[in-house]
Amino acid sequence: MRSRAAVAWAAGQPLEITEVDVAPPQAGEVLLRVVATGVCHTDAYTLSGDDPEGIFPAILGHEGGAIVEAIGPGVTSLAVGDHVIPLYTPECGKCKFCLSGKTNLCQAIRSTQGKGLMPDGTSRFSKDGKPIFHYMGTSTFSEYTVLPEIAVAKINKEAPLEKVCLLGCGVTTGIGAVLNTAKITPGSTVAIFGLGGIGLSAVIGAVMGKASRIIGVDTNPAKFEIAKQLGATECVNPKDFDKPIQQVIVDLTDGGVDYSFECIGNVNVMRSALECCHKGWGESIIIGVAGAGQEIATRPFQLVTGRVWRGSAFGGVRGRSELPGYVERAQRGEIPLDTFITHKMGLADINKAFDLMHEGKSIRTVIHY
Ligand code: NAD
Ligand code: AHE
Ligand code: ZN
Ligand code: ZN
Repeated sequence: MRSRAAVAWAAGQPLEITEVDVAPPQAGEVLLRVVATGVCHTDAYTLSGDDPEGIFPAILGHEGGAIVEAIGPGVTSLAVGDHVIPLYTPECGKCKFCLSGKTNLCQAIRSTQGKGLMPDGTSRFSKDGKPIFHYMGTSTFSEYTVLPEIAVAKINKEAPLEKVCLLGCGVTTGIGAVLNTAKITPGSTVAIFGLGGIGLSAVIGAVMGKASRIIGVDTNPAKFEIAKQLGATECVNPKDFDKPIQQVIVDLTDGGVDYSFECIGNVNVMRSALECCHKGWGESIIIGVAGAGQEIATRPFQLVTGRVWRGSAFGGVRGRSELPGYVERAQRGEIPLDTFITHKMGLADINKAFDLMHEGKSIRTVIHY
């Protein structure tokens, strides 16, 4: 079938809105009609050419809300008409990782997914007979996309897909990093570096976890109002100080915070986020994704003296079993998705969504098909 899509032909170039061919779902796969998709900084990161796994031409997008249009042979857990969220972190329930009970990082299809291919090693997308790669196993910048059954979370049909699409990445990632990865305890002090879609969601997670102080950090003060509206108790701009931001936070908090979260993808900020943690017990969670060749550094003494460095992908959330619960929480008003949607537009304007993100003017743009 034909599908409208935004194709990334090469790194650093605007997406082209065009029609592509989508092959039918094979065994264990489903065809989805994407109703809406958010645009996450990770899409921009890969488009920039910084992603070591970046591969072109590709159809980006991984924050979708969709409806099952067709099912391939052997699919049993999904039916035509189901409302779903595509998962870039699948949940097969059978691999060593799923069975460990220690991680959400199902590896059943990770190697083909990282190569832009379906589990059988081929692509369902093409144009003029030439294959186009999938992206993060989701490719939600195409109106029709094909996913493995294990990478699809069935959700409540009453939930608005044009809002809960944000639970497909950003909002779940931020909340989950605080509640699942850090598991903050009530009364904790928290610093959140980067107040975009991920950092603001971490603010929500910190409020849910009953943090006593939530310090937002951003170089763009335009983000502070919304951060405070969501529950940040104070916000600081590193540009306003002539000492390192980790020292500012250590001074503000009698020795450092209990937990910090890096939601930018900047390895220098990752260091600041670790070093603003309290000696003896402070934990810093890396959420931001850094470019090829980038490495983190600190004095080992920072760890010897009790600070902990961790990372979090998709907020540690197991998509098929846990994401429907996040949708229910949003439906009950516990997760204010509307606050994140600063812009809405059609697929034809998707490059504008990237511009708004780079200009620091949007939190999330939702693309409607
Ligand atoms: P965003 O662009 O919406 O937000 C980034 C924020 O960081 C902006 O408000 C910006 O002003 C701020 N910032 C930039 N440089 C800064 C600096 N030096 N100091 C302080 N603030 C600074 O991006 P987003 O969509 O929220 O994504 C944030 C990061 O999280 C990206 O790296 C993205 O790739 C990553 N991410 C990771 C996961 C995961 O599962 N680990 C999931 C989603 C996104
Ligand atoms: N391809 C990148 C990795 C990017 C990355 O870490 N992605 C996160 C999700 S970001 C969503 O916005 C993730 O889930 N990572 C776990 C995984 O298996 O990719 C690189 O650096 O190679
Ligand atoms: Zn994302
Ligand atoms: Zn698995």
